[in-house]
Amino acid sequence: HAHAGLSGLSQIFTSSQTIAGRSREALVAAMLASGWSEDVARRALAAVMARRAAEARGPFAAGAAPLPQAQPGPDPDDPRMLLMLAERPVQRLLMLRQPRLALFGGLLDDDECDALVELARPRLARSLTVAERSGGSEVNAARTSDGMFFARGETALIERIEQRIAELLRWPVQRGEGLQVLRYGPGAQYRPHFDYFDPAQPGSAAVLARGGQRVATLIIYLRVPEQGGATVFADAGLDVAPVKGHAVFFAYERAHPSSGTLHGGAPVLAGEKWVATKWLRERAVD
Ligand code: PD2
Ligand code: ZN
Repeated sequence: HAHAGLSGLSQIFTSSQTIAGRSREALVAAMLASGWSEDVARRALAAVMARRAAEARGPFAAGAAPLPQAQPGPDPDDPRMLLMLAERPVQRLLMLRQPRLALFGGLLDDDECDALVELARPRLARSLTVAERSGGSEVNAARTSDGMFFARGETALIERIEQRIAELLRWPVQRGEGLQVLRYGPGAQYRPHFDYFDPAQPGSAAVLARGGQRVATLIIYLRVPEQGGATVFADAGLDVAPVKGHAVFFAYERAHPSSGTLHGGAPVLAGEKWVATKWLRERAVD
């Protein structure tokens, strides 16, 4: 049960009297060792304990204690297909539970997409990825796009978009990294990868110390190629076609391949593809 989900954890708690006697710290340590991020592990334990306490109070009280929200993302039990955000309605076009993934329509309007592209264009450079040994940045042949990062709240437009994302995904603005913009020309691609920081790599420590682990990704399509360039979720067997203003969201409750979030950007065959990516972290990131 090293990779048991929340229900699996609940099983462990209810099927063994002794495990509740183990210290919470020992359980957290065991969960960290099997790839859970600390914040998510603590929330999962708290949720299981709250549920047990509710069950102990009797059948009518069971379920009365709401689970704390451990992960960003839309409410999977909300039946609305149109999410009425403060500024605009956003369509929920597709929702997958395992891995947790959603496709949103109309998150940005055409003018917002165009404005982000023009703000980013003069600042593009060949994309860097985190160097696994040092924690610094390096050019990576697996990512042939050009990219840049905005600072959080850098302009009024970016601030507005970040607030919209925070409302949509129910995750504070402060727990988001600055928006990254990527441009893929013909032939450019992003080979399959995970977005979380590999806990086993020494270079991850420095990044993790600042805001904790990444827990979810939102990829917003700003400009769509004439051909190719889908975002491909290999484990889930799902391809997402880029549509201007749409966004694909996915969450990973553990920094582990068992999250099922292996994904990549298929080669652009004609035209240019531009995306903006927002990564969400466990904690506030400066
Ligand atoms: O541009 C994409 O489709 C893509 C694919 C995989 C972007 C990312 N990953 C990313 O920004 O992490
Ligand atoms: Zn990615």
